[in-house]
Amino acid sequence: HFDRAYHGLLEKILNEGEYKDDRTGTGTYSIFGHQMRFDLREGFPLLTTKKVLFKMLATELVWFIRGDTNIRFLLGYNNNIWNEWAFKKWVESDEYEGPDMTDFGNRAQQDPSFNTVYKGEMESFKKRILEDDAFAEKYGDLGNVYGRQWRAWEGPDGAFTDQLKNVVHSINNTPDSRRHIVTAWNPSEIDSMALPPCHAFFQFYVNDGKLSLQLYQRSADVFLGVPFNIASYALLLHLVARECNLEPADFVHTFGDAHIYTNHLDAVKTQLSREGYKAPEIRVNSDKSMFDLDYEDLEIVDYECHPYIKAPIAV
Ligand code: DHF
Ligand code: TMP
Repeated sequence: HFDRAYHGLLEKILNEGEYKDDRTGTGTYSIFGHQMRFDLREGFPLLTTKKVLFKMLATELVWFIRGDTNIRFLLGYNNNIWNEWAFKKWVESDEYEGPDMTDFGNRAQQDPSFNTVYKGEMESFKKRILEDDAFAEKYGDLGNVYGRQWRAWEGPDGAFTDQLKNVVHSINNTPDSRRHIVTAWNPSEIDSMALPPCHAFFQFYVNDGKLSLQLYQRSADVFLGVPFNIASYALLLHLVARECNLEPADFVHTFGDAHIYTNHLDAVKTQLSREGYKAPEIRVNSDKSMFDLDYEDLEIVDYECHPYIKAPIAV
């Protein structure tokens, strides 16, 4: 079952993971190299041993598919998952004149009075992104992240490559091809990204009317990020299969550095003590092309899950 594959990864890291310091200063337990396989014919892999917020990952995927890189779209859905990385660019800019926000991610967790100030600054930042067009254009944008690379990879000659449209085209026209690739890892643009792509590279595979997708994820926050990443790529596989009149089959999830942050250990133990429910199903209530879909066209049905488990995100 889907939860079991995920719990297996959590347990493997708890058992075999080695302590490793990391960029965020939080500290992790980490392994290098792992693979999971989800057969979508058995249901949709939205984990059931904690509540995973489908709206958040679905609006994020729609945002990628639109080629958007500005958090304003996400904020319009009250989706806050990328705020910290846009906020960081703002508070590190010359124009920011508010209270010192250095290392806000760690300090907000350690210092309650700082946390109050930080929350206030973040609220006014969000409000300004939604209300002030010029500000949003400048500080809501995360740089050349996923949406940009998927839909408008800029070549040395200034021409743009729409990798997502191209891959749909190649799946339709040369299904046996071994070149159905989309890569977000654009070495010459890494410096212009708020965060270098974590889910960096994926490939489709067609056989016997079935479509599979394999993702290479270079870095994986297994408690907070991975439940989103699994569901997001499963949804992408559904949408591309629908676009190409194929049956969605396996989502293969391959990892580089798979880690559990030290401040997620209690949350992980809570989750591991739970038994999974039957997987839900995904529905697309529209005839539109995947390139024109809205979040409102997507629906998750029969999602029975355990309660939400809150955990801090490492910035
Ligand atoms: N940094 C780190 N350290 N881990 C990540 O998973 C991560 N993911 C990013 C950007 N940077 C990251 C983009 N995706 C959440 C989930 C995915 C995500 C960013 C954030 C998250 O915080 N999820 C929480 C709360 C969601 C909510 O309330 O909106 C969760 O419990 O799932
Ligand atoms: P890094 O760039 O230093 O590897 O930090 C990125 C962190 O974010 C790392 O913990 C992995 C995590 N992450 C995910 O797990 N999934 C995601 O989709 C994203 C964007 C980040």
